[in-house]
Formats: sequence, structure tokens, C-alpha cells
Amino acid sequence: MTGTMPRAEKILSRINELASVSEAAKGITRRYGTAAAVEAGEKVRGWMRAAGLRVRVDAIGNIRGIWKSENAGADRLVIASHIDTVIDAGRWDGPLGVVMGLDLLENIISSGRKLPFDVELIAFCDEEGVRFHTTYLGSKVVAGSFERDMLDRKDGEGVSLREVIGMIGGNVEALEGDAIPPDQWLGYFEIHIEQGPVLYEKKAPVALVKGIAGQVRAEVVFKGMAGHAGTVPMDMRKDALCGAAAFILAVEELAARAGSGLVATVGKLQIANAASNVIPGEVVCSVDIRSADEVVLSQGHLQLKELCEAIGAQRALEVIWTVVQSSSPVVCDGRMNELLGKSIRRAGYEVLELVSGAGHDAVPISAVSPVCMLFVRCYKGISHHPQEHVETEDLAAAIVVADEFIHQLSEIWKYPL
Ligand code: HGY
Ligand code: MN
Ligand code: MN
Repeated sequence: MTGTMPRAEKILSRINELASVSEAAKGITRRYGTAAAVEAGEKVRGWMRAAGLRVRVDAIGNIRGIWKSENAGADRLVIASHIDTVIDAGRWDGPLGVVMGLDLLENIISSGRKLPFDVELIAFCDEEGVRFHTTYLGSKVVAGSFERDMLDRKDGEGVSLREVIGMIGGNVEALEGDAIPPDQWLGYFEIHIEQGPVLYEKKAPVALVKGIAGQVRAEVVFKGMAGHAGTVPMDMRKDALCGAAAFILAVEELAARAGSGLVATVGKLQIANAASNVIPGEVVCSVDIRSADEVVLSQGHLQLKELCEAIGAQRALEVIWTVVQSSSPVVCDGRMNELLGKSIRRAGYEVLELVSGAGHDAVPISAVSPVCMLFVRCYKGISHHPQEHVETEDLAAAIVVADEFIHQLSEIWKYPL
């Protein structure tokens, strides 16, 4: 592993360089289509070009670098992750998979190794979905599943996705053409921090991902009646915020009681025309529901929706429940995982298999390609937080595993047989 420490240090310096690009004065924030997001993309584009890849920015803003094999008609292995972030984010969630994928390719190219398949390295432009509250915009274009009605979604300032794509030099008419044809996919490989505490507790540097939890994201509007905080008697109020508050605590209670791996979170809450002397008339909140089990997920979604409607009826509030994004649980590819497990073992580590509670770009890609993910330990599992951290030694360990995995794939996918 000491042999890969210089490569690990180079990965760390690039992670830190990307972390210095933010739309906020304090902390790391790079929402889709902002100047910071474009600047980060340009940085990655420069690194890819310097590595000798054929680089382009696609119609929605993904940064894509291809390394062609000498085999005409070879299939394509995609190595990818995202470079957009949540607000006040950590520096590893997303960029790790892009910067480590770049290192793998630089190492292959500099060693003169020939690959039997093409490799496309992609920095996806919007996995988190923070700006338009719907996730995987970049990877859905590559998977060919981008829904055009998303183009009319507006951000908090009322700017549409269509306008933002135009502003960054994208092309809404070319989105479909930027999908990788289904028959060209060999597979998809994403390296990502675990974003959970298991590897930290087990003192293990890496794990393979068995599956990815399904998720439902909804927007809930509570409509009551605004009024004067000083004159409306308590028993005559239709307080939208109290209704939302009752719902938010009920979400926590139902998910905690349900067990069976269901999790549910209210992460956003907006009060229309908020003022300390006005009874809130309208409130909007988000609900994020997840489970690795399809049945648990759909039951949880139904129960939470019914709970919301019951609270609305009790308090004479109108409630509007809109699903803005949903994805089923994903099972990662058995054959690729077998090779990844072999690579972890050859690197001298225990083969741990985890299910990801976090969503990843592998989710939309799994509809058109076998997907495989390597998790890397992060400090106490902390993520979506500035304290997100990966030890350099764990980067070095992940490099050894990933190098071996590419070698294993090359042994299997020989062209022409
Ligand atoms: O929300 C998620 O699971 C991911 O961070 N987009
Ligand atoms: Mn994330
Ligand atoms: Mn991520």
C-alpha cells in the first residue's frame, strides 16, 4: 500500500483544490448550474485533458473524458461520480469517485497498459438535486432516462432548469443524444465514501456495495388561514405551521417505530410571508423516505401520506402531497461484485458487503448497465457535513483495490474472444 501513497496524496490535493471552489463565502456549496459548479467542472476538464483523455462537456453539463481501447467496437466501462454538493457540504461526497477514477486512468495510461474495453470517466453535474429538488439530472441524461418535464422545474429564485442549461452553454435539444446507447455498456463503477459508520466501527478501509436503498421525495403544502397573531382566538385558528409541526414529529415517530430499515426525514421547511405577528397561512415542507426493501418503502410512503391527510383533516387544513422524485431499490451486479470482492481479498482486506442508505448516480444507470460500487471509510460516517473526512491511508488502500478490479475486468472482458 505504501506504493500507492504518492497517488493518494495527489488525490487528496485535487480533492482540496475542488473544495476551494464554492458559491458560498464560507463552506463548500456547489449547486447545479452555478458559477462555482461550472468552475469546478472546468478544473476537472483540465485534469482529464492533461491525462490524455478525449474530453467534452455534454448537453446538461456533465464533464466526460474517454480513453479508447484499440479494440474496434469495444464496449464501455463508465467510471463516475458527481461534483455538485449539498449546502455547506463535505469535500469527499462525489469528488472522491471522480478524482480517484482519474487517478486509475492516469496510472493505466502512464504504464502503457492496454485495456480491452473503452473507459469513460464522468463528473456528473447534478446528483444531489439541491437546486431543483430532483436528483440525478446528469446521470439520467447519460442513462437516457431524463424526463423533459423536468425542464420547467424552477429553483428558489424562479429560474427554470431549461434557462439554467442555456445559461451554462448546454443544449436542451441535445439531451437525448448524450445517452450512452444501451448496447455499448460493459458496466458502471463508482467509488464513494460510505457516508455511514460501519467501516469506521469495523476499522476497515473499504467495502463492496450489495445494493442501494430506494427513495421517495415528496413536497407537502399545508394551507390554513393567515391571521393576526394578537386577535384570532386559539380555537378559531387554521395554523399551517402547527399542522406541519405535528406532521414533522409524526414522521420521526412513525419511521422510528416502523424499524425494518425505514428512514424518513423532513429537511426543508418554508413559511410563506413569515412574520412574528402573523399566524402562518401556508407552509411547504419536504419529505425524504427510504428503504432497501420495496414493500417497506411503498408502505412507509402510503402511511406517511395518510398521516399527513389525517392531520390536515383534524386541523381543517388543506394538504397537498406531491411526489417529486422516486427510485426503487437497486441490486448491484453479482458478477462485477464477485470481481470486486476478489480484488478486495487480493489487496489483503476482509470483504465486507454493505447496503447504501444514500442514493448514488448508480441508481439511474442501473436501468441500462450492471453497476458496482466501492465504499471507502469516512470519519465516523459523517457526511453532508464539513467534518466529512477520509484518511490518506484509506485512499491508498482503495487505489490498490480499484487497480486490481480494473485488472480483473480486463481479464474477463477480452475482445474479440
Ligand atoms: O440523498 C442522497 O442520498 C444523496 O446524497 N444524493
Ligand atoms: Mn450526497
Ligand atoms: Mn454522493
